[in-house]
Amino acid sequence: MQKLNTLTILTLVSAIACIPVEKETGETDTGTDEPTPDEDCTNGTDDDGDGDADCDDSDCADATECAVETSVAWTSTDIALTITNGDAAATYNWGIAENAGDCVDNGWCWTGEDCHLGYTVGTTGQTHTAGDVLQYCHPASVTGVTIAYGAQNQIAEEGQTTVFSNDSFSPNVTYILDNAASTEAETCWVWGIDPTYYSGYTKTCTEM
Ligand SMILES: [Ca+2]
Ligand SMILES: [Ca+2]
Ligand SMILES: [Ca+2]
Repeated sequence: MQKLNTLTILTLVSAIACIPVEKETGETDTGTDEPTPDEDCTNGTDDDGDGDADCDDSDCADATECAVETSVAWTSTDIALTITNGDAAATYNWGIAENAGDCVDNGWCWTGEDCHLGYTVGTTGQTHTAGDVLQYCHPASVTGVTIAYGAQNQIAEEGQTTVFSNDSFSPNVTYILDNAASTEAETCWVWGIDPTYYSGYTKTCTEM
């Protein structure tokens, strides 16, 4: 009797397990196959819940509205670089090269900031390599940097002064902005009088 009862119970359980469960009409499926919402790059919200909203989300890296943009303003006392949509995790270095004007007319020009060669913070605030090639950039925050005019030939305090003495250089220069912390081989931007200037130094940059 004991054995019969156990068998009966097992049979009943098996039968119940095989009965299809009907869903109520209009029931919402709350299973895990719910599609993850896409990140809208302009609505100020972390749509896909990964902790990063809009341009901070890697899903928006290629979005037009999240592209890095720059602008430069020359005043009577300084030069201000403004970066829009900069990557907060980036290490930006900004270089200015005079490659028109005197360079063309007189065969001489200010040598520019050889930012394309790389940048290493030295103990004296400047970095030289063998052959006295000055490797020089202006470190910039995610929003840019302002540098004051200097007029010290080929000597400049990092992030503070440059050899430019006035804004007459403004139409004669090419700029380079390098993201030194990027994991990509070459992440830089160029703009100014000759956006192709740095291609001669094997840099492949996005033109602004
Ligand atoms: Ca969003
Ligand atoms: Ca997100
Ligand atoms: Ca995301």
